[in-house]
Amino acid sequence: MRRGSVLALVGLGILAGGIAAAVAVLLPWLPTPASREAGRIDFVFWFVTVICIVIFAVVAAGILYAVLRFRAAPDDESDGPPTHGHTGLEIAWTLIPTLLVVAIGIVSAIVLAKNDALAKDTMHIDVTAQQFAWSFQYPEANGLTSGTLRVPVNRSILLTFTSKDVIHSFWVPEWGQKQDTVPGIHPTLHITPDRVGRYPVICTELCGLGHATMRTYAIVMTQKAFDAWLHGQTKATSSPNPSISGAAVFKNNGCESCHTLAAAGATGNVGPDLDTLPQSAQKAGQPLQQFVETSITDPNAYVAPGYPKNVMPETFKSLPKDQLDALVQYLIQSSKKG
Ligand code: HEC
Ligand SMILES: [Cu+2]
Repeated sequence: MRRGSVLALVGLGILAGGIAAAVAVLLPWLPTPASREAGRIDFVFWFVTVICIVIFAVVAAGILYAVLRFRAAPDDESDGPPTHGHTGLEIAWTLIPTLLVVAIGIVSAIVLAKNDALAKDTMHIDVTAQQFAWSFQYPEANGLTSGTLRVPVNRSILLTFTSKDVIHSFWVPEWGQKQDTVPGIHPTLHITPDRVGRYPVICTELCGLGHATMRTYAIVMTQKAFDAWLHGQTKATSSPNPSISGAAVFKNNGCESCHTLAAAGATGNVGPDLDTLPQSAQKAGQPLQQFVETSITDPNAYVAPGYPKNVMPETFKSLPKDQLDALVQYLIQSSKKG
């Protein structure tokens, strides 16, 4: 190749690489990571992307150069000269990709091993998914249950998942990982949050009518704020039962995704409006309390006219008795007011 052509090739390569790199780096493709694991995953992602950009630039420049430099004249129908391969080139285009793929493999393996490595003081949290709500239990705090996932910053956390009904999937975009929750098995996910803040928890597996509303928040707090929260919560739950709030049971079980209830600020419209429960009980010909309780524990025993059967989940019959009672009382009080 002549010197001028080589310079042109290099110039084209730099131009194509510059454009591709600008598109890759200047647009915000990914959320800013908020966990150590997500930071490492982002590193692998960019490692692979940069390799791709360089290869793409070299190939694109080669093609452009060939198109411009070796274009046939409009009336030239003759064959080109025969070629017999180029041993040096073939070794190069076999060896370089092999090295790059091996490098990607090694970097990925290191990141996977680091991401799965639990610290000695790992905190365990049990995550329960059900249509259409998340709940989080803290076994180290006497099984304290919360509807939002609160965790201390810079602490190794192991989430263990249980699904009560169908397949859901746990996703906090800023933590960079997703985990399916599958009935019958208990998958885990290791996270070390490293940025204080409030991030969305999203169900990312279509799981039924209320799927789009199956969301809550992950709140990453300083260790001090977390300890204070834990302290406040355990005090509240260890005092005798008036502290079980029907409003919390309503919220933690995803009722609001399907029902309207003014007192809870709920506006779902998959199921009947729960502000008119007394009238509905009358229509069903049942005493109010019994009507509300069986509607929750055995939804198909009586199906509200105009609404589908088998849509309201049957899993609420497993609610602990004190929670169920609080919920029923809460609904009766709220609907009588409304
Ligand atoms: C996936 C949507 C969905 C969720 C989640 C859901 N429900 Fe329902 N619910 C329905 C539908 C649909 C009906 C009407 C059909 C029926 O009666 O089974 C209904 C009926 C009811 C009724 C009877 C109302 C009437 O007027 O007949 C009550 C009470 C009720 N739900 C309470 C609850 C409570 C409490 C929760 C949370 C623990 C809840 N529901 C969660 C969909 C849902
Ligand atoms: Cu779901």
